[in-house]
Amino acid sequence: MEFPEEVTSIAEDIKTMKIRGAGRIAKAAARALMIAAERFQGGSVDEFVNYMRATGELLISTRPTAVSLPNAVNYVLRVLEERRYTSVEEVRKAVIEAARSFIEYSEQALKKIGEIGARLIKTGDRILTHCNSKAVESILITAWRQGKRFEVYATETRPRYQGHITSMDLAMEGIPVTLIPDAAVLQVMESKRITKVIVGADTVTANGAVINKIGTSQIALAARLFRIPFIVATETYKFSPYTVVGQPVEIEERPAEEVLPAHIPGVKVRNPAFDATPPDYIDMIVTERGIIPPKSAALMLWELFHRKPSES
Ligand code: RUB
Repeated sequence: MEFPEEVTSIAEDIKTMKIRGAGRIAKAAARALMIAAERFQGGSVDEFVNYMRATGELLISTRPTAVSLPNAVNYVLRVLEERRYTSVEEVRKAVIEAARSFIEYSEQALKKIGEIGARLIKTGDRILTHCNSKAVESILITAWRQGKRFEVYATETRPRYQGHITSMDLAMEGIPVTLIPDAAVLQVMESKRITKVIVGADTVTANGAVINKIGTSQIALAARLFRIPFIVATETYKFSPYTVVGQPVEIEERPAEEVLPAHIPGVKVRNPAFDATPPDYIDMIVTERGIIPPKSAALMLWELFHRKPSES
């Protein structure tokens, strides 16, 4: 099937990580579906439905770990099942409206997470974060704008150095930020007396485990060692309905060249991009619907995804 160039280029940008971070990936997918719907030229409602489903599959196939991607696609394309459409115009409008509403929800959710999470931040805090999360940034920037004064330690996040983005974003707000090698986490936690760890999420499972950038689980272990609160910030569309029925989360394996640019004969490379932090190491999850303990993830999923038989 042929897709509009803007759509294939968004898919390519997600795959190559020009567009990255679970929230932005989800928003970009919704935008791509909106563009696909707008550009569709063809006859029947059935053709439109098949084409939109194929576009959804193309987008979902770009990266495997962040559930925000299939959740966004399913949210938008759910309208295809909702009622019988009599014209392409009618169903096109429904898809565009759903995509718009997802993007709007996502932006509001980030704002809300900022407001809710900022209540946890105190003047004098020394906060450690990993990778680059817009949800975490929203909390830190909101708290800073409220006049709270704290400092942040950002890990480099090898091999793709997303910590550079975090450091730049925070520095631009005037927040004191120190970039540290990933391997320095334990040393910095102890010597700088870190008071909180805050990270984002790609997926939250039904049992409350958090899948996030590789290295997150080591940081959680270190935080436990020093009794430092470990906080996750995430929109609720990163909760995975698939895990309710025990489907495992696929951990993306990225190219060896990201770790070792020039091959060394006899040396194998592994480059898993994410890991799972068990719920026992997580103190709380800040969402746009409020703060929950990780053990309430299943309850949150039930609230988000259950539909009464009369509604389905
Ligand atoms: C990004 C990453 C981020 C989460 C949350 O990984 O692990 O912590 O996606 O980010 P990658 P956000 O760079 O490989 O996409 O809060 O912005 O959704």
